[in-house]
Amino acid sequence: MKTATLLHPDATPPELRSWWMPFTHNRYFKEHPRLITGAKGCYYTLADGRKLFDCLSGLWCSPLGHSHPTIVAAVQRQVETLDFSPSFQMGHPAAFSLASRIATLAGRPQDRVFFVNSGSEAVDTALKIAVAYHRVRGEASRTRIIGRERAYHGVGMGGISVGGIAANRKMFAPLMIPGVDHLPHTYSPEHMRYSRGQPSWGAHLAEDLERIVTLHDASNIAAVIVEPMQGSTGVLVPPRGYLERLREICSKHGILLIFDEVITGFGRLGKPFGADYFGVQPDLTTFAKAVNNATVPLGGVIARDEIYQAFMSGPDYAIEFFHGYTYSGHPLAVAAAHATLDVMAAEGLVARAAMLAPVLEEAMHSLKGEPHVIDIRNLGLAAAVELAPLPGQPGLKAIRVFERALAEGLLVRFSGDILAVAPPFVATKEQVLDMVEGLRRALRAVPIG
Ligand code: PXG
Repeated sequence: MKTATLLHPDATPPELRSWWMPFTHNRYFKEHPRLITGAKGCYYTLADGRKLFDCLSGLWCSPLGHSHPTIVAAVQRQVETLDFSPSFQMGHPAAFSLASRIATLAGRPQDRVFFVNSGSEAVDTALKIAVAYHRVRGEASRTRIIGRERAYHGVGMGGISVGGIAANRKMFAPLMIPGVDHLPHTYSPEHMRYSRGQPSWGAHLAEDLERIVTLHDASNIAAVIVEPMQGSTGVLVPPRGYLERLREICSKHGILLIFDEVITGFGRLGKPFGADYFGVQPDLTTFAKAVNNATVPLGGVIARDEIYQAFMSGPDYAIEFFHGYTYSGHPLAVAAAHATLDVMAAEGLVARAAMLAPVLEEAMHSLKGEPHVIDIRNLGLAAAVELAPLPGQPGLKAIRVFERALAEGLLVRFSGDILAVAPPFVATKEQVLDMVEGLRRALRAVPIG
Protein backbone atom coordinates (compact mmCIF):
# COMPACT_ATOMS: atom_id res chain seq x y z
CA MET A 1 0.00 0.00 0.00
CA LYS A 2 1.46 3.33 -1.04
CA THR A 3 -1.55 5.47 -0.14
CA ALA A 4 0.44 7.96 1.91
CA THR A 5 2.40 9.09 -1.11
CA LEU A 6 -0.81 9.96 -2.95
CA LEU A 7 -1.00 13.12 -0.91
CA HIS A 8 2.50 14.14 -1.78
CA PRO A 9 3.02 16.95 -4.30
CA ASP A 10 5.33 14.73 -6.30
CA ALA A 11 2.64 12.10 -6.87
CA THR A 12 3.55 10.47 -10.13
CA PRO A 13 1.24 9.25 -12.87
CA PRO A 14 1.44 5.54 -11.91
CA GLU A 15 0.12 6.35 -8.43
CA LEU A 16 -2.82 8.19 -9.91
CA ARG A 17 -3.84 5.57 -12.39
CA SER A 18 -6.70 3.72 -10.71
CA TRP A 19 -9.21 6.50 -10.12
CA TRP A 20 -11.15 7.16 -13.34
CA MET A 21 -12.04 10.74 -12.50
CA PRO A 22 -15.46 12.27 -13.24
CA PHE A 23 -15.82 15.07 -15.81
CA THR A 24 -12.04 15.37 -15.94
CA HIS A 25 -9.33 15.30 -18.62
CA ASN A 26 -7.82 12.20 -16.98
CA ARG A 27 -4.64 11.94 -19.07
CA TYR A 28 -3.76 15.60 -18.72
CA PHE A 29 -4.61 15.63 -15.02
CA LYS A 30 -2.44 12.62 -14.30
CA GLU A 31 0.47 14.34 -16.03
CA HIS A 32 -0.25 17.61 -14.19
CA PRO A 33 -1.87 16.53 -10.90
CA ARG A 34 -3.70 19.10 -8.82
CA LEU A 35 -4.18 17.52 -5.41
CA ILE A 36 -6.24 19.08 -2.63
CA THR A 37 -5.40 17.90 0.87
CA GLY A 38 -7.42 20.18 3.11
CA ALA A 39 -9.99 22.96 3.26
CA LYS A 40 -11.04 25.52 5.83
CA GLY A 41 -13.39 28.45 5.35
CA CYS A 42 -13.04 29.89 1.85
CA TYR A 43 -9.68 28.25 1.09
CA TYR A 44 -8.38 24.90 -0.08
CA THR A 45 -4.90 23.70 0.80
CA LEU A 46 -2.95 21.93 -1.92
CA ALA A 47 -0.51 19.09 -1.43
CA ASP A 48 2.39 21.54 -1.86
CA GLY A 49 1.00 23.80 0.87
CA ARG A 50 -0.40 26.54 -1.40
CA LYS A 51 -3.82 28.00 -0.61
CA LEU A 52 -6.56 28.49 -3.19
CA PHE A 53 -9.61 30.72 -2.79
CA ASP A 54 -12.74 28.65 -3.46
CA CYS A 55 -14.37 30.76 -6.19
CA LEU A 56 -17.23 28.33 -6.86
CA SER A 57 -18.10 27.28 -3.27
CA GLY A 58 -16.92 23.76 -4.03
CA LEU A 59 -19.02 22.78 -7.04
CA TRP A 60 -21.71 25.36 -6.15
CA CYS A 61 -22.33 23.39 -2.96
CA SER A 62 -20.41 24.81 0.03
CA PRO A 63 -21.68 28.36 0.59
CA LEU A 64 -20.73 28.30 4.29
CA GLY A 65 -17.10 27.60 3.51
CA HIS A 66 -15.37 24.36 4.45
CA SER A 67 -15.34 22.53 7.77
CA HIS A 68 -17.70 24.95 9.47
CA PRO A 69 -17.38 24.08 13.17
CA THR A 70 -21.15 23.81 13.73
CA ILE A 71 -21.52 21.30 10.91
CA VAL A 72 -18.43 19.36 11.93
CA ALA A 73 -19.72 19.04 15.49
CA ALA A 74 -23.19 17.99 14.34
CA VAL A 75 -21.86 15.26 12.06
CA GLN A 76 -19.43 14.02 14.72
CA ARG A 77 -22.26 13.81 17.27
CA GLN A 78 -24.50 12.05 14.78
CA VAL A 79 -22.01 9.39 13.77
CA GLU A 80 -21.69 8.38 17.41
CA THR A 81 -25.45 8.33 18.03
CA LEU A 82 -27.03 6.89 14.89
CA ASP A 83 -24.66 6.28 12.00
CA PHE A 84 -27.24 4.71 9.70
CA SER A 85 -30.94 4.12 9.88
CA PRO A 86 -33.00 2.24 7.30
CA SER A 87 -35.62 4.48 5.74
CA PHE A 88 -37.75 1.77 4.14
CA GLN A 89 -40.61 1.07 6.58
CA MET A 90 -38.63 2.80 9.38
CA GLY A 91 -37.70 6.41 10.03
CA HIS A 92 -35.57 8.59 12.29
CA PRO A 93 -36.93 11.79 13.83
CA ALA A 94 -34.41 14.26 12.38
CA ALA A 95 -35.32 13.32 8.80
CA PHE A 96 -38.97 14.21 9.47
CA SER A 97 -38.08 17.52 11.08
CA LEU A 98 -35.67 18.32 8.24
CA ALA A 99 -38.38 17.65 5.65
CA SER A 100 -40.78 20.03 7.35
CA ARG A 101 -38.01 22.59 7.82
CA ILE A 102 -37.15 22.54 4.11
CA ALA A 103 -40.81 22.80 3.06
CA THR A 104 -41.24 25.75 5.42
CA LEU A 105 -38.07 27.45 4.16
CA ALA A 106 -39.46 27.08 0.64
CA GLY A 107 -42.63 28.88 1.79
CA ARG A 108 -44.64 25.69 1.19
CA PRO A 109 -45.09 24.23 4.70
CA GLN A 110 -47.93 21.96 3.60
CA ASP A 111 -45.78 20.31 0.91
CA ARG A 112 -43.83 17.05 1.06
CA VAL A 113 -40.12 16.28 0.75
CA PHE A 114 -38.59 13.09 -0.69
CA PHE A 115 -34.92 12.58 0.19
CA VAL A 116 -32.24 11.31 -2.21
CA ASN A 117 -28.44 11.62 -2.34
CA SER A 118 -27.61 13.85 -5.29
CA GLY A 119 -28.99 16.27 -7.82
CA SER A 120 -29.08 13.56 -10.47
CA GLU A 121 -31.21 11.34 -8.25
CA ALA A 122 -33.43 14.30 -7.38
CA VAL A 123 -34.11 14.93 -11.07
CA ASP A 124 -34.84 11.30 -11.90
CA THR A 125 -37.09 11.13 -8.84
CA ALA A 126 -39.01 14.26 -9.86
CA LEU A 127 -39.56 12.87 -13.37
CA LYS A 128 -40.86 9.60 -11.93
CA ILE A 129 -43.19 11.46 -9.56
CA ALA A 130 -44.52 13.56 -12.44
CA VAL A 131 -45.29 10.64 -14.74
CA ALA A 132 -46.71 8.47 -11.94
CA TYR A 133 -48.82 11.37 -10.63
CA HIS A 134 -50.71 11.69 -13.88
CA ARG A 135 -51.18 7.94 -14.02
CA VAL A 136 -52.59 7.63 -10.50
CA ARG A 137 -55.03 10.42 -11.37
CA GLY A 138 -56.23 8.50 -14.41
CA GLU A 139 -54.34 10.51 -17.04
CA ALA A 140 -51.85 7.81 -17.95
CA SER A 141 -51.31 9.23 -21.42
CA ARG A 142 -49.41 12.18 -19.93
CA THR A 143 -45.90 10.79 -20.25
CA ARG A 144 -43.90 13.25 -22.33
CA ILE A 145 -41.37 15.48 -20.60
CA ILE A 146 -40.07 18.79 -21.87
CA GLY A 147 -36.56 19.92 -21.04
CA ARG A 148 -34.47 22.71 -22.49
CA GLU A 149 -31.40 23.18 -24.63
CA ARG A 150 -28.19 23.72 -22.66
CA ALA A 151 -29.84 22.41 -19.49
CA TYR A 152 -27.90 20.38 -16.95
CA HIS A 153 -30.01 18.03 -14.89
CA GLY A 154 -27.31 15.62 -13.78
CA VAL A 155 -26.17 12.39 -15.34
CA GLY A 156 -28.94 9.88 -14.62
CA MET A 157 -30.82 8.47 -17.62
CA GLY A 158 -33.68 10.87 -16.97
CA GLY A 159 -31.38 13.82 -16.40
CA ILE A 160 -29.42 13.39 -19.61
CA SER A 161 -32.64 12.86 -21.55
CA VAL A 162 -34.13 16.19 -20.46
CA GLY A 163 -30.73 17.87 -20.34
CA GLY A 164 -29.48 19.87 -23.26
CA ILE A 165 -25.69 19.70 -23.24
CA ALA A 166 -24.69 17.68 -26.31
CA ALA A 167 -21.46 16.28 -24.87
CA ASN A 168 -23.37 14.73 -21.97
CA ARG A 169 -25.90 13.10 -24.31
CA LYS A 170 -24.32 12.09 -27.59
CA MET A 171 -22.75 8.79 -26.45
CA PHE A 172 -25.87 7.56 -24.73
CA ALA A 173 -28.72 8.04 -27.17
CA PRO A 174 -30.02 4.45 -26.94
CA LEU A 175 -30.32 4.73 -23.15
CA MET A 176 -32.42 7.85 -23.08
CA ILE A 177 -36.04 7.93 -22.03
CA PRO A 178 -38.42 8.30 -24.96
CA GLY A 179 -40.84 11.15 -25.49
CA VAL A 180 -38.72 14.17 -24.62
CA ASP A 181 -38.80 17.58 -26.32
CA HIS A 182 -36.57 20.55 -25.65
CA LEU A 183 -37.44 24.21 -25.36
CA PRO A 184 -34.89 26.57 -26.91
CA HIS A 185 -32.31 27.95 -24.51
CA THR A 186 -32.64 31.64 -23.74
CA TYR A 187 -29.17 32.88 -24.59
CA SER A 188 -28.79 35.34 -27.42
CA PRO A 189 -25.49 37.25 -27.40
CA GLU A 190 -26.70 39.93 -29.80
CA HIS A 191 -29.64 40.75 -27.53
CA MET A 192 -28.13 40.32 -24.07
CA ARG A 193 -24.34 40.55 -24.11
CA TYR A 194 -23.06 42.11 -20.85
CA SER A 195 -26.53 42.12 -19.26
CA ARG A 196 -26.57 42.74 -15.54
CA GLY A 197 -29.07 40.42 -13.89
CA GLN A 198 -32.09 39.38 -15.91
CA PRO A 199 -32.00 40.37 -19.60
CA SER A 200 -35.02 42.31 -20.81
CA TRP A 201 -35.13 40.44 -24.15
CA GLY A 202 -36.40 36.90 -24.55
CA ALA A 203 -39.68 36.33 -22.64
CA HIS A 204 -41.28 35.32 -25.95
CA LEU A 205 -39.08 32.19 -26.05
CA ALA A 206 -41.47 30.64 -23.52
CA GLU A 207 -44.12 30.61 -26.26
CA ASP A 208 -42.29 27.66 -27.77
CA LEU A 209 -43.98 25.60 -25.09
CA GLU A 210 -47.34 26.35 -26.72
CA ARG A 211 -45.93 25.10 -30.01
CA ILE A 212 -44.86 21.80 -28.42
CA VAL A 213 -48.23 21.45 -26.70
CA THR A 214 -49.97 21.99 -30.03
CA LEU A 215 -47.72 19.40 -31.65
CA HIS A 216 -48.33 16.61 -29.12
CA ASP A 217 -51.53 17.72 -27.37
CA ALA A 218 -51.50 18.52 -23.67
CA SER A 219 -53.07 15.15 -22.88
CA ASN A 220 -49.70 13.54 -23.66
CA ILE A 221 -47.47 15.89 -21.67
CA ALA A 222 -46.52 15.26 -18.04
CA ALA A 223 -44.06 17.98 -17.10
CA VAL A 224 -41.67 20.74 -18.03
CA ILE A 225 -38.32 20.85 -16.24
CA VAL A 226 -36.04 23.89 -16.17
CA GLU A 227 -33.31 25.31 -14.00
CA PRO A 228 -34.65 28.74 -12.98
CA MET A 229 -31.13 30.01 -13.73
CA GLN A 230 -28.99 27.70 -15.85
CA GLY A 231 -25.80 27.22 -13.87
CA SER A 232 -23.59 24.52 -15.32
CA THR A 233 -23.78 25.73 -18.90
CA GLY A 234 -22.33 29.07 -17.81
CA VAL A 235 -24.82 31.16 -15.83
CA LEU A 236 -27.61 31.75 -18.34
CA VAL A 237 -30.06 34.09 -16.66
CA PRO A 238 -33.76 33.81 -17.59
CA PRO A 239 -35.17 36.82 -19.42
CA ARG A 240 -37.68 38.93 -17.50
CA GLY A 241 -41.16 37.45 -17.78
CA TYR A 242 -39.95 34.12 -19.20
CA LEU A 243 -40.48 31.88 -16.17
CA GLU A 244 -43.79 33.59 -15.44
CA ARG A 245 -44.96 32.72 -18.93
CA LEU A 246 -43.81 29.08 -18.62
CA ARG A 247 -45.84 28.88 -15.41
CA GLU A 248 -48.95 30.27 -17.10
CA ILE A 249 -48.73 27.86 -20.02
CA CYS A 250 -48.14 24.85 -17.75
CA SER A 251 -51.10 25.78 -15.54
CA LYS A 252 -53.36 26.32 -18.54
CA HIS A 253 -52.64 22.81 -19.87
CA GLY A 254 -52.40 20.82 -16.62
CA ILE A 255 -48.65 20.26 -17.11
CA LEU A 256 -46.44 20.06 -14.01
CA LEU A 257 -43.66 22.62 -13.75
CA ILE A 258 -40.44 21.30 -12.22
CA PHE A 259 -37.79 23.74 -11.08
CA ASP A 260 -34.38 22.13 -10.80
CA GLU A 261 -32.99 24.19 -7.93
CA VAL A 262 -29.88 22.10 -7.32
CA ILE A 263 -27.80 25.25 -7.81
CA THR A 264 -30.32 28.01 -7.02
CA GLY A 265 -31.73 26.41 -3.86
CA PHE A 266 -30.60 27.50 -0.39
CA GLY A 267 -29.62 31.05 -1.02
CA ARG A 268 -27.50 31.36 -4.16
CA LEU A 269 -29.75 34.11 -5.58
CA GLY A 270 -30.09 35.91 -2.25
CA LYS A 271 -33.46 34.30 -1.50
CA PRO A 272 -34.08 30.85 -0.04
CA PHE A 273 -35.01 29.43 -3.47
CA GLY A 274 -34.97 30.63 -7.06
CA ALA A 275 -38.77 30.39 -6.96
CA ASP A 276 -38.76 33.16 -4.33
CA TYR A 277 -36.36 35.28 -6.32
CA PHE A 278 -38.43 35.06 -9.51
CA GLY A 279 -41.82 35.00 -7.78
CA VAL A 280 -42.84 31.87 -9.69
CA GLN A 281 -43.89 28.71 -7.86
CA PRO A 282 -43.27 25.30 -9.44
CA ASP A 283 -45.15 22.07 -8.65
CA LEU A 284 -41.98 20.09 -7.95
CA THR A 285 -38.60 21.39 -6.83
CA THR A 286 -35.35 19.45 -6.91
CA PHE A 287 -32.53 20.38 -4.55
CA ALA A 288 -29.12 19.07 -3.43
CA LYS A 289 -25.69 20.68 -2.92
CA ALA A 290 -26.04 23.63 -0.52
CA VAL A 291 -28.83 22.00 1.52
CA ASN A 292 -26.12 20.66 3.83
CA ASN A 293 -23.10 22.53 2.54
CA ALA A 294 -22.13 19.29 0.71
CA THR A 295 -20.67 17.80 3.85
CA VAL A 296 -22.41 14.48 3.17
CA PRO A 297 -24.28 13.78 -0.09
CA LEU A 298 -27.94 14.84 0.14
CA GLY A 299 -30.63 15.87 -2.29
CA GLY A 300 -34.38 15.85 -2.48
CA VAL A 301 -37.63 16.75 -4.19
CA ILE A 302 -40.30 19.05 -2.78
CA ALA A 303 -43.72 18.03 -4.09
CA ARG A 304 -46.95 19.96 -3.83
CA ASP A 305 -49.22 18.36 -1.23
CA GLU A 306 -51.80 17.69 -3.91
CA ILE A 307 -49.27 15.57 -5.81
CA TYR A 308 -48.47 13.55 -2.68
CA GLN A 309 -52.18 13.13 -1.92
CA ALA A 310 -52.85 11.74 -5.39
CA PHE A 311 -50.63 8.76 -4.51
CA MET A 312 -52.42 8.06 -1.22
CA SER A 313 -55.01 5.67 -2.54
CA GLY A 314 -55.48 1.93 -2.16
CA PRO A 315 -55.15 0.03 1.11
CA ASP A 316 -53.14 1.91 3.73
CA TYR A 317 -50.75 -1.02 4.29
CA ALA A 318 -49.57 -0.84 0.66
CA ILE A 319 -46.51 1.07 -0.52
CA GLU A 320 -47.73 4.09 -2.50
CA PHE A 321 -44.60 4.98 -4.47
CA PHE A 322 -42.13 2.28 -5.47
CA HIS A 323 -39.02 4.39 -5.31
CA GLY A 324 -36.23 5.20 -2.85
CA TYR A 325 -32.54 4.74 -2.14
CA THR A 326 -30.65 2.88 0.59
CA TYR A 327 -29.28 6.22 1.74
CA SER A 328 -32.50 8.29 1.48
CA GLY A 329 -32.55 10.45 4.62
CA HIS A 330 -29.09 9.28 5.73
CA PRO A 331 -28.62 10.42 9.33
CA LEU A 332 -25.24 12.07 8.73
CA ALA A 333 -26.53 13.99 5.72
CA VAL A 334 -29.61 15.04 7.67
CA ALA A 335 -27.55 16.17 10.66
CA ALA A 336 -25.32 18.22 8.36
CA ALA A 337 -28.43 19.80 6.81
CA HIS A 338 -29.93 20.81 10.16
CA ALA A 339 -26.60 22.35 11.15
CA THR A 340 -26.30 24.14 7.80
CA LEU A 341 -29.78 25.62 8.09
CA ASP A 342 -29.04 26.60 11.71
CA VAL A 343 -25.92 28.48 10.61
CA MET A 344 -27.66 30.08 7.63
CA ALA A 345 -30.40 31.38 9.93
CA ALA A 346 -28.15 32.43 12.82
CA GLU A 347 -25.66 34.24 10.60
CA GLY A 348 -28.21 35.65 8.13
CA LEU A 349 -26.29 34.11 5.25
CA VAL A 350 -29.01 34.26 2.61
CA ALA A 351 -29.25 38.01 3.23
CA ARG A 352 -25.47 38.12 3.11
CA ALA A 353 -25.51 36.51 -0.34
CA ALA A 354 -27.98 39.21 -1.40
CA MET A 355 -25.68 41.89 0.04
CA LEU A 356 -22.63 40.50 -1.79
CA ALA A 357 -24.48 40.07 -5.11
CA PRO A 358 -24.11 43.70 -6.28
CA VAL A 359 -20.47 43.70 -5.18
CA LEU A 360 -19.85 40.68 -7.40
CA GLU A 361 -21.87 42.18 -10.25
CA GLU A 362 -19.96 45.46 -10.23
CA ALA A 363 -16.57 43.80 -9.96
CA MET A 364 -17.21 41.14 -12.60
CA HIS A 365 -18.52 43.63 -15.12
CA SER A 366 -15.33 45.64 -14.66
CA LEU A 367 -13.65 42.79 -16.59
CA LYS A 368 -15.36 44.00 -19.77
CA GLY A 369 -12.63 44.98 -22.21
CA GLU A 370 -10.02 42.65 -20.69
CA PRO A 371 -8.31 40.22 -23.10
CA HIS A 372 -10.41 37.26 -24.34
CA VAL A 373 -13.65 38.48 -22.74
CA ILE A 374 -16.70 38.39 -25.04
CA ASP A 375 -19.51 38.38 -22.46
CA ILE A 376 -20.16 38.71 -18.73
CA ARG A 377 -23.36 37.56 -17.02
CA ASN A 378 -24.48 37.51 -13.40
CA LEU A 379 -27.36 36.85 -11.06
CA GLY A 380 -27.35 36.65 -7.28
CA LEU A 381 -23.98 35.50 -6.04
CA ALA A 382 -23.05 33.87 -9.36
CA ALA A 383 -21.37 35.14 -12.50
CA ALA A 384 -19.71 33.93 -15.67
CA VAL A 385 -17.17 35.30 -18.11
CA GLU A 386 -17.30 33.95 -21.63
CA LEU A 387 -13.99 33.86 -23.51
CA ALA A 388 -13.23 34.00 -27.22
CA PRO A 389 -12.28 30.40 -28.08
CA LEU A 390 -8.96 29.54 -29.67
CA PRO A 391 -9.71 28.80 -33.34
CA GLY A 392 -10.31 25.08 -33.80
CA GLN A 393 -9.56 24.31 -30.13
CA PRO A 394 -12.73 24.94 -28.15
CA GLY A 395 -12.20 24.83 -24.39
CA LEU A 396 -8.43 25.31 -24.47
CA LYS A 397 -8.54 29.05 -23.79
CA ALA A 398 -10.48 28.50 -20.58
CA ILE A 399 -7.99 25.85 -19.46
CA ARG A 400 -5.15 28.35 -19.96
CA VAL A 401 -6.95 30.99 -17.89
CA PHE A 402 -7.91 28.40 -15.27
CA GLU A 403 -4.24 27.43 -14.89
CA ARG A 404 -3.14 31.07 -14.64
CA ALA A 405 -5.86 31.64 -12.05
CA LEU A 406 -4.47 28.71 -10.03
CA ALA A 407 -1.13 30.50 -10.05
CA GLU A 408 -3.00 33.57 -8.72
CA GLY A 409 -4.37 31.45 -5.86
CA LEU A 410 -7.86 31.03 -7.30
CA LEU A 411 -9.85 27.89 -8.01
CA VAL A 412 -12.35 28.99 -10.66
CA ARG A 413 -14.60 26.68 -12.66
CA PHE A 414 -14.52 26.38 -16.41
CA SER A 415 -16.87 24.65 -18.78
CA GLY A 416 -16.14 24.98 -22.47
CA ASP A 417 -14.74 28.51 -22.81
CA ILE A 418 -16.81 29.91 -19.97
CA LEU A 419 -15.43 30.68 -16.51
CA ALA A 420 -17.92 30.61 -13.64
CA VAL A 421 -17.67 31.97 -10.12
CA ALA A 422 -20.08 31.63 -7.20
CA PRO A 423 -18.17 32.51 -4.05
CA PRO A 424 -19.10 31.32 -0.57
CA PHE A 425 -21.73 33.43 1.22
CA VAL A 426 -19.27 33.79 4.09
CA ALA A 427 -16.69 35.51 1.87
CA THR A 428 -15.91 39.13 2.67
CA LYS A 429 -16.35 41.97 0.17
CA GLU A 430 -12.57 42.22 0.02
CA GLN A 431 -12.25 38.54 -0.85
CA VAL A 432 -14.78 38.95 -3.65
CA LEU A 433 -12.92 41.98 -5.00
CA ASP A 434 -9.55 40.22 -4.68
CA MET A 435 -10.95 37.24 -6.55
CA VAL A 436 -11.95 39.44 -9.48
CA GLU A 437 -8.57 41.20 -9.52
CA GLY A 438 -6.84 37.80 -9.57
CA LEU A 439 -9.04 36.80 -12.48
CA ARG A 440 -8.11 40.02 -14.27
CA ARG A 441 -4.40 39.25 -13.87
CA ALA A 442 -4.99 35.70 -15.11
CA LEU A 443 -6.83 36.98 -18.21
CA ARG A 444 -4.03 39.44 -18.96
CA ALA A 445 -1.36 36.76 -18.56
CA VAL A 446 -2.77 34.43 -21.20
CA PRO A 447 -1.69 35.14 -24.78
CA ILE A 448 -4.49 36.00 -27.20
CA GLY A 449 -3.54 33.49 -29.92
N1 PXG B 1 -29.31 19.67 -11.57
C1 PXG B 1 -28.61 20.80 -11.66
C2 PXG B 1 -29.32 22.07 -11.99
C3 PXG B 1 -27.24 20.81 -11.42
O1 PXG B 1 -26.55 21.95 -11.53
C4 PXG B 1 -27.38 18.44 -11.03
C5 PXG B 1 -28.72 18.49 -11.27
C6 PXG B 1 -26.77 17.11 -10.70
O2 PXG B 1 -26.34 17.05 -9.40
P1 PXG B 1 -25.32 15.90 -8.91
O3 PXG B 1 -25.37 16.05 -7.41
O4 PXG B 1 -25.88 14.61 -9.36
O5 PXG B 1 -23.99 16.20 -9.51
C7 PXG B 1 -26.61 19.59 -11.09
C8 PXG B 1 -25.12 19.52 -10.81
C9 PXG B 1 -20.50 23.12 -12.54
C10 PXG B 1 -21.09 21.90 -11.92
O6 PXG B 1 -19.31 23.31 -12.45
C11 PXG B 1 -22.45 21.81 -11.80
C12 PXG B 1 -23.02 20.66 -11.26
C13 PXG B 1 -22.23 19.62 -10.82
C14 PXG B 1 -20.84 19.73 -10.93
C15 PXG B 1 -20.25 20.87 -11.49
O7 PXG B 1 -21.24 23.94 -13.09
N2 PXG B 1 -24.39 20.64 -11.20
